[in-house]
Amino acid sequence: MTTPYALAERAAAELREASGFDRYDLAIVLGSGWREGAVALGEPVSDVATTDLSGFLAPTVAGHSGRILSLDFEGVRVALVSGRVHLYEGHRVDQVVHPVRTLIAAGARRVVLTNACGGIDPDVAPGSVVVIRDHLNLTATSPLEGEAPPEPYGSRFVDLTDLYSARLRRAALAVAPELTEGVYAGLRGPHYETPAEIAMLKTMGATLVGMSTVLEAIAARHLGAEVLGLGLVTNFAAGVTPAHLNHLEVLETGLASAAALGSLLTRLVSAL
Ligand code: 8IG
Repeated sequence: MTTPYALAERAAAELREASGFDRYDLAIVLGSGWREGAVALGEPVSDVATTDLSGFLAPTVAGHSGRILSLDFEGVRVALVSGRVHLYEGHRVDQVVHPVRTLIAAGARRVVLTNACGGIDPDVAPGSVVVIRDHLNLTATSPLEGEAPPEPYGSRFVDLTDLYSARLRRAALAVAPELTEGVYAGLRGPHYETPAEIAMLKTMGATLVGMSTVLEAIAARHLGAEVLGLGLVTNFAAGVTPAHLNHLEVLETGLASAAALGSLLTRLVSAL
């Protein structure tokens, strides 16, 4: 039986071959809104469709084809990964974390997980980027569930005390002092929450809420990568204001933030 780890190794070899990059330093997983910002990093050297790589699924979210762009930004070999897949699309957790495992197998020791999310803190307005300090995994699953990882992979009982790297968080805040830090609650979705659920999450210490990131972060940490999480707040979570949530508004906030995200990413890449 092929393990998820062997599948990621195979996809990494295919990616190296297709991109011409023999290894990567940094992988950036682009959440909604972030792809438009990432063009600020410059012209990619290679553009690989993830449908050409083993184990990747085509995303079902409209307008989000799966691609891995490779570029060299001031000597840092960067992979930009778009077309994330989610549990709410009906996919398994190993499929959700496969892109992250592949990029780490291709050498990336640092992983930046970006997302669009709801804001629970009324003082953090839509359009703000928040550095994820910690998370609440409320998906009721784990990328480490099931068969124990084979040798030489680390134990499934992985310590998450410092899941989101203090070093990377400091580096991000140093180049982007406008950022604040928060705690991301990751839920399965795809429905948004009720106001009562948001009130519950707030008592649990969450300031952000979304449907991605947490499983990828765990998988990356298990493989020994340093993880940075960045949430673009695109809406106030349910009940934070009297307004209703609206997927279009989420997309519009993402688009309106593209220039700011681009500026942030260019500052980050050389700093991490
Ligand atoms: I964008 O308010 C975005 N993604 N669960 N709740 C959840 N996911 C989100 C939200 C939100 N906004």
